[in-house]
Amino acid sequence: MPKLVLMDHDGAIDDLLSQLLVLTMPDVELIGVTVTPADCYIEPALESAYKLLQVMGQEHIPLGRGDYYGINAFPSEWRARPEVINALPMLINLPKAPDPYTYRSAPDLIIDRLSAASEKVTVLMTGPCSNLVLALEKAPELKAKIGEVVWMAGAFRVSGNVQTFQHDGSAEWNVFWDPISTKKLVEIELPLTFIPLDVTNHVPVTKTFLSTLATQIDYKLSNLTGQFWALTLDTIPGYYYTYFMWDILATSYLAMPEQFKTEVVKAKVSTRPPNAGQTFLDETGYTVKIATDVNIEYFYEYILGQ
Ligand code: AGV
Ligand code: CA
Repeated sequence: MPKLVLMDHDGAIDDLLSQLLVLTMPDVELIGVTVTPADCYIEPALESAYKLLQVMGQEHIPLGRGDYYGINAFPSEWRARPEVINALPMLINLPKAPDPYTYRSAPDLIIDRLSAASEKVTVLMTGPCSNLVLALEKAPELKAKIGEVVWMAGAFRVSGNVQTFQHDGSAEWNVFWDPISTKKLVEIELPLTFIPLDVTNHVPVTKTFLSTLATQIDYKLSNLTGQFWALTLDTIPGYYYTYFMWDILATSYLAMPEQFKTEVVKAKVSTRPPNAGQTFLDETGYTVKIATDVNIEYFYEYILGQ
């Protein structure tokens, strides 16, 4: 029996690649995708999501549109990347997505898919958690339908990656975008597994990796993936440490959990400056699981194989 997975992503390069990766997993049935307008503008991101479903012949999978906007916006240059994606040679001529305004609302789609599921569902999130929290506020009983939430978010024993005004750098972006929803999610005490910067810091997008990927471009997905990754190398000051396989690592957790080192801890979330969005260990906090390490070689091999 394949594992039922509901995915919420926020349209960044590694989110879109994560959606592709889930679709290559034989033991996973993707029952819906919702998009959060965080690290993307929603219209082009929904178009990318729809086109990638088509690439895999899976356009029957329903897409939901997030209309809730978090507290701390992502930089516009990051949010615009799906525009470039949609113009790539392999995607530009695919039928356009239906009018974005006709998509179901993301929280409603989450409620629908959880209600209809015949068994427990794994919720994979690679952006902020607002859509899931909105869904569970509307239908709290659906908490029982969730087997595990796997979320790329947080920074527990390492620095964050937010660098902005009124901030001390301790937060990771997916939490910082909506610290209030994160606090709510942690306090619900669902089976929640964080794939935080503590572990994603080990998997940068390197030129060595891209160069290996390029040796297999006769495979359609390797070719497309190489083009996606190349778009992440535009960040000053150095390509090799600014972009990581954040969401790809979280997604891989579905297929290779035994390759991760995890720890059950008590944690809390700050919602105010100067550390809004910081996730920190605290004995008086809430129970969550955090990934702390991964078999790096195995991971890179795995994604090259997929
Ligand atoms: O903090 C990591 C999250 C991941 O879900 N995102 C990117 C991944 O999709 C935000 C982010 C941090 N640094 C970034 C980000 C950068 N340099 N470019 C785009 N997004
Ligand atoms: Ca993301």
